[in-house]
Amino acid sequence: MKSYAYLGWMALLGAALVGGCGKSGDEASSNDPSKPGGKKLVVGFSQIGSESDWRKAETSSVKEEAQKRGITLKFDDAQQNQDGQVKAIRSFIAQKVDAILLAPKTEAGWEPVLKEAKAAHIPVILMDRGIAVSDDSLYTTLIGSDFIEEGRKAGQFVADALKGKGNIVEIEGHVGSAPAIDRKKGFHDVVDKQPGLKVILAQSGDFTLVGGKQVMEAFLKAQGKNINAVYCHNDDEALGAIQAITEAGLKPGKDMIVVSIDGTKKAVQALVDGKENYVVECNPLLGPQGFDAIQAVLAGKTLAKKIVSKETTFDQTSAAKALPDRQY
Ligand code: GZL
Repeated sequence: MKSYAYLGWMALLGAALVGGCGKSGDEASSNDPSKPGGKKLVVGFSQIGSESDWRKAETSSVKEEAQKRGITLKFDDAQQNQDGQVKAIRSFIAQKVDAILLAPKTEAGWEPVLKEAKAAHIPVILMDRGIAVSDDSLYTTLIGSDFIEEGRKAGQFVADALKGKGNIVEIEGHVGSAPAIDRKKGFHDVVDKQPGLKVILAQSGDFTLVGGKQVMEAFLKAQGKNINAVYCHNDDEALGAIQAITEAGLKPGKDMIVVSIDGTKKAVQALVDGKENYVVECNPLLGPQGFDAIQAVLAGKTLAKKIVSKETTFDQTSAAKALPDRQY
């Protein structure tokens, strides 16, 4: 197995030559997926599943970008099963892929298989979610959002909208996942500082529409009209909660504030319809950054341990203008 520095120099040399034949050097060097001898890069991608519109958009972004760059992508959908992700990574190692993209379902449980990838000299790029490992050399970089900041933004909106006083219910994401842990932390960093605000119920909706609806139905049964705001860790849960609130004869967005994270078309539409009040964007279109990172690390470059996506927020006044541009 050639060292990455060698592969990298050869790729850069190849790119420079191609660049000299009319293709701009930048375009050739940054997008040239070929290796010495013109062999295509082969990348394994272990995806969690397809639990939300956000997740489906992330998968499409990676697949489309691999195609655009002429990279051979070996894709595995683990159907929400971490053991399935571990098996997929072992298979990628056995197939001697050049690099692995991993969207890890939960923070724990990755050390053994990532040690095997490291021993095989295969770089692992984390997509969208972080992991808890004692040795961070087990992965090259994490490309994703600042989930704590996303939670803070949601918390500040709810605190301002309730003027510092009211009962909040929280529909959390996958138990043990980085976004669920950090979006909770960020939200509570803000609301727990205001004595008039109280999170009276919290339960996981597993990042799904069905989960969000079922949890909201239970919250409404338990607390009826005492709920002033609903904080959902993702848009799909919020869309489910909106269904439950409506079926209970209440007006989501009016009888209670509804806030969520992702920035999907459907949630921004709910803002336009007055059924949501605030949506924090979380960018799933990580394919280009993922393959840039792979090609950089194979060229021998050192990457920052975390590459944070730039994101915005939407409310009922900005939603109509933003809706046409939403790509997921
Ligand atoms: C966030 C991502 C989360 C989304 C959900 O980076 O891991 O998982 O917010 C998705 O929609 O299910």
